[in-house]
Amino acid sequence: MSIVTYIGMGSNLGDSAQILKEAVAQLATLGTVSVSRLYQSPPMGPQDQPNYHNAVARLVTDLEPLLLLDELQRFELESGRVRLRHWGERTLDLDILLYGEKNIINDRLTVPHIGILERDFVVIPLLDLDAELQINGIALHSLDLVQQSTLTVLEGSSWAQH
Ligand code: ROI
Repeated sequence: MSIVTYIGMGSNLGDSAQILKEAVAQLATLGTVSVSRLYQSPPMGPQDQPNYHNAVARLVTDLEPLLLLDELQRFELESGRVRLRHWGERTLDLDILLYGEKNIINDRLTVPHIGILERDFVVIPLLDLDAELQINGIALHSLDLVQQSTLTVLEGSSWAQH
């Protein structure tokens, strides 16, 4: 059965725009994909690392959560994922933010993703895809960080085409 999932995407090493574009093409092999705008975001964590490119993809898929996670981790590795330190710079991060309305907690996966409501680089792109989106009954558009966003729009929602 098809489920609406939201996948967070981030990169701050290499040609981040190109890496995220290729990630969207990979996601499109798993179902039907649409994407938020493409943003630049100051690093959360150590400040002596480059700004991030961030976006969110909406993926409608039949894959069960852990099989979806397997695929995302494969895409990360195939992108030549490099991760230099904890909360540090990385080539590609793909996170399952939401999986339908499901709450998932196990060794490999926590959904909704931890910290989702505190991260403007996730919340703002999610609102591009669904302006009325709620998580655990909280309307994302009502969060303070929406008004205090630190993001810069790099490109509109057609950035991932071609
Ligand atoms: N900071 C920003 N701005 N964007 C990210 O995607 C991101 N990802 C991370 C940490 C290191 C927490 N910081 C981030 O994993």
